[in-house]
Order: sequence, then structure tokens, then C-alpha cells
Amino acid sequence: QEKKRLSYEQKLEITEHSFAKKILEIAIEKRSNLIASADFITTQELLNFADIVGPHIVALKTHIDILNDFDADETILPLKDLAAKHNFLLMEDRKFADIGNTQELQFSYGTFKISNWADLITSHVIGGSKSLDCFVNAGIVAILGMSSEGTLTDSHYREEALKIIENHPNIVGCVAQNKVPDNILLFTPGVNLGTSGDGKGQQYNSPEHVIKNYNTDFIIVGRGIYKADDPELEALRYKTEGWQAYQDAL
Ligand code: 5IU
Repeated sequence: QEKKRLSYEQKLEITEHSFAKKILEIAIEKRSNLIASADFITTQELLNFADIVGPHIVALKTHIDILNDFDADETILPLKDLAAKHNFLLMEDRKFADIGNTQELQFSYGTFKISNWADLITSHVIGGSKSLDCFVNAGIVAILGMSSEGTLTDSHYREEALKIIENHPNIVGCVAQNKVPDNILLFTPGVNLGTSGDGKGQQYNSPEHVIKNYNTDFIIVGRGIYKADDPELEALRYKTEGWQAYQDAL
């Protein structure tokens, strides 16, 4: 018989990072493993969306640099209020990919000052382990494998990346399209119930597929929810399917 996956309660006991514990606690409380990707270009749309789907998600994933009207007071303050109101984490999908010193600057300075507000940040590990030392007040979700067609994150790359990921104290989990060791939380994007791709290289699977086949802890859904006619209803659908698949896999 195949080994069953660990429950969120069991993962809570073995994870060390405070933000890993935090997202697991939210998952247990809300009975949700859904992260909504909010890829909007205006603050108004971002905030409306966060308020609508907030009750159903464990984290809101942003690309803060695509906003046309970013403003620390108008964008970040209300976003933080909504995160507190609905109890979800803020995950900035920055995909850092530089030397430590540059990443340190990109993390805390410039327009977005990510370290002031993000709970989780995504980063490549291509710069080596020491390049990740700078991410101190957030949890790193490291990129092990990408969902897009033709990605260079092949099995050799992933094998070497995993060695870094398993040994770095700032790491909460990783983004991948395959199973990873139990003590690393697994975040999987490329999830959509309506289509298998976007014509631009993105490849989609269902929540059930990734949760049952990769033991994904958190599904990341973008257009499947924010492009829907009724984003709240659709968020509920992904949340329900994701939680059902998780329970079936226990
Ligand atoms: N994203 C991926 N695949 C990856 C990584 C990040 O899709 O391998 I790393 C991001 C890109 C986008 C979101 O912000 O996740 C997926 O959005 P859609 O569900 O709209 O494709």
C-alpha cells in the first residue's frame, strides 16, 4: 500500500519556520489549501479581489510590480488590513534570482520595500545557498520546478536545488510539480479546472491531480479564479475541491 501523506497537523509538528507554522495553522482553521494569485494591474481590483476571496484562502499571492498605480499608502496599507481582517498571508511572487547583496537591496529598498509587508516571498536558488541568507523577516518559498512548458528546471537542477532547500533555515517550502520531502511545504501553481494551458506555455492540472499525485500542500490558482464571472464562487469551488482531495489522500 502506498504511503499516505502527512496531515497539516503532523506537518505543524515537524516544521520549524514560524511562517510555515502560520500558514499551516490558517489551513487547519479555514479548512483550505488555496492560495489565490492576484495578478491585477490596478490597486482597486487587487483590493476588491482580496476582500472577496479573503475568507477562503490561506495566502494571497501578488506580483506587486505589475500594478500601474502602486502606492505604499494606497496599496500596501489596505492590503495589510485585509490580510489581518480575513487572516491570510501575503506572498510576493518576486522570484529573486541574483547574488545575495543585490537580493538584499531588492528585498528592502526601491519602490516596493517587500520586506516591510510580505510574509512569504518566492526566490530562485540559482544564486546558491548564501544568496538566501538576506531573507530574514519573511519565509522563502523556493522555486524548485516551474509549471511552464520547456522549463529548464530539469531533474538534475531540481536534485541540486533540493540540497540547498533542505538545508536553508529561511526556507518554508518550495514551488514544484513533483513530490518533495515531508518537512518542506509544497506549493503548486499551474492549477485550473477549466483548461489545460494558456497558449503562452502555462500548463494546468486540476487540484485533485496535484494534491493526489505530488502531495501538494497548497494549490496556487490565478486566472481560474480572478477571471471567473463570480470569483468568490469559484474560489469556494477550488477550496472545496482542494480540501476534499487532501482529505481523500490522508
Ligand atoms: N507561477 C506559475 N508557475 C510557476 C511559478 C509561478 O504559474 O512555476 I515558480 C505563477 C505565475 C502566476 C501564477 O502568477 O503562478 C499562475 O497563474 P495562472 O493560474 O493564471 O496561470
